[in-house]
Amino acid sequence: MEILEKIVESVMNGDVEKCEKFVKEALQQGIDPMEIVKEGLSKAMNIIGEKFQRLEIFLPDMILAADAVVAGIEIVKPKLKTKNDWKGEEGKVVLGTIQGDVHDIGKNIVKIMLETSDFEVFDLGRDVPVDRFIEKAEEVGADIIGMSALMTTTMVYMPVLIKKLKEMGIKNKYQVMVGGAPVLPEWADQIGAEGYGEDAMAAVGVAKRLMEDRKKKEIRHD
Ligand code: B1M
Repeated sequence: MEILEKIVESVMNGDVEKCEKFVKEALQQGIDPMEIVKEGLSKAMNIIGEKFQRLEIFLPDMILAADAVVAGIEIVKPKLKTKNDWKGEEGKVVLGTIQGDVHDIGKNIVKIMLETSDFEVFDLGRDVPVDRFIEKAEEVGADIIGMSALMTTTMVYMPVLIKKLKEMGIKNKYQVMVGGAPVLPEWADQIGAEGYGEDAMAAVGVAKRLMEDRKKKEIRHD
């Protein structure tokens, strides 16, 4: 069996040790770390999600699978971070999973990729109240506020944050980027978010584009 398939199988079995072992083997075989994330770890999570929806597996199975993915990501993480001397010169991003939502695996990958691309990331974690994003953005003088949502029931808080920024008269200080499995570009447009990232790689490109837009508009915090 091909190594990426072995990774998928180990995640689906919620087998942390095997997942770690196969991820290490994949790296030794010279497979690109992002490929391991996409075609191994994330692929398995999608299959798990579909099985959960069809009631073929239950919450404890999903928890075990998530544990295996987290363990796998810990191993690829140093390889994704190719540049160790990043200074956060691209811009400042306040990032978190929106309130009511504990899914943070994808958000954590986005964080790694942004940091690797020289962004300074202020990670607020998961289940982050809308006001907390704004507080932190104001505190650190963020350029971008990034929200992740994995559920249709929680993505509805994204426009709440944008509305609050507008009410406070500070929307034009920040670019808002959204992402997560149920989030679509049309949703981003509809709620007035400047950026949408389909996956972690795309999120980096979007964040860079947003920084270019800021420079054109000469948005400053002082
Ligand atoms: Co949950 N869960 N879960 N879950 N879970 C989903 C999301 C679900 C779709 C499964 C299903 O039914 N098919 C479903 C949501 C349905 C809906 O929309 N309403 C669901 C449910 C229902 C639940 C619970 C309610 C179950 C329950 O308790 N009965 C509960 C939620 C509790 C809560 O949040 N309040 C729950 C719990 C869990 C676990 C804790 C077991 C675990 C999460 C562990 C963790 O994250 N630490 C879990 C998991 C693992 C999943 C699935 C299977 C996988 C999610 C994942 O990690 N994907 C998921 C099914 C699915 O999505 N297919 C499911 C891999 C990850 C790499 O991809 O997160 O999409 P993703 O991130 C990508 C992109 O989306 C993008 O880049 C990432 C990397 O490429 N991206 C961004 C993400 N954020 C971005 C931000 C950006 C830009 C790009 O800019 C800011």
